[in-house]
Amino acid sequence: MQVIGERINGMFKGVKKAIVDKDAGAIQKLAKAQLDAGAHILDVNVGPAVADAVSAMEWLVNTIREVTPALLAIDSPKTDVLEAGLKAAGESAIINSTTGQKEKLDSILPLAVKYGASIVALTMDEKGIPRDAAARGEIALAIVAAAMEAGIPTDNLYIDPIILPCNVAQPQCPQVLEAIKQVPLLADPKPKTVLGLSNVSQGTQKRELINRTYLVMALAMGLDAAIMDPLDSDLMDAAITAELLLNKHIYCDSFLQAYRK
Ligand code: THG
Repeated sequence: MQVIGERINGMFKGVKKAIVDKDAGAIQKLAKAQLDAGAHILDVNVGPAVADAVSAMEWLVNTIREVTPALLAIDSPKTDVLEAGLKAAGESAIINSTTGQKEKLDSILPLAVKYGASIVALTMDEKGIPRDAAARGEIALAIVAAAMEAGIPTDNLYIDPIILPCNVAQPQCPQVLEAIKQVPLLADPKPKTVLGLSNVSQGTQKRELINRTYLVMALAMGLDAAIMDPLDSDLMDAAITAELLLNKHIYCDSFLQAYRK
């Protein structure tokens, strides 16, 4: 699976403070720590409460680029913030995200073409987030069709069926798993799947246990990538072990260390 580190997000108090104080060292430390812990990609989100989101995104990406060429998932609901991040990131970036809303697709798909970026697409539209797997699949199909029309290869799409906190939307947890199973059937080459894993446990007790259990279930459904906390080593161990048991890598007695290398 692809691990997308979630920690550079202004939603975290420490990151918000680093953005406000222009504390480059704090952000660079967080970037390196996540990559050292096994993240392949870093999510970059200025958070909801920053005054000038465009210049905050520029600063964050430039700051990260001083220490790593890693793929960055530029995470914002705003097109101008996304474009600022893409410009600063250079070639290796993922747009996080579009939705199935026509207006969104009309502005985001051309950005993906212009910057050669992959796109995360949330299965929501004008009517919001659907309740079940079938409706998520319908929106995903519309997104896939729009991407094809824009000339974007379908395997450059990461479909995100949107997991919500299990304490407020519990029936959706199995529906999202079902949606993960269906997405690869939508096109050839297969669109990928991704989740914002930590959403599932927001506001709950036993967060780490819930995250880790849901990740394993989602991997069994074929999940390709997750925005998650790579600094949670039990979570990383669970991911490695799930992939071992899915026969993605070969058992040896030191499989945890072997995979980490
Ligand atoms: N899909 C996509 N992108 C996403 C999400 C998604 N990006 C953002 C988010 N969801 C994924 N990232 C996080 C990051 C942090 C948390 C949850 C998801 C989190 N934060 C603590 C909280 O809210 O309790 C913050 C605690 C603190 O302040 O320290 O849980 O679904 N495509």
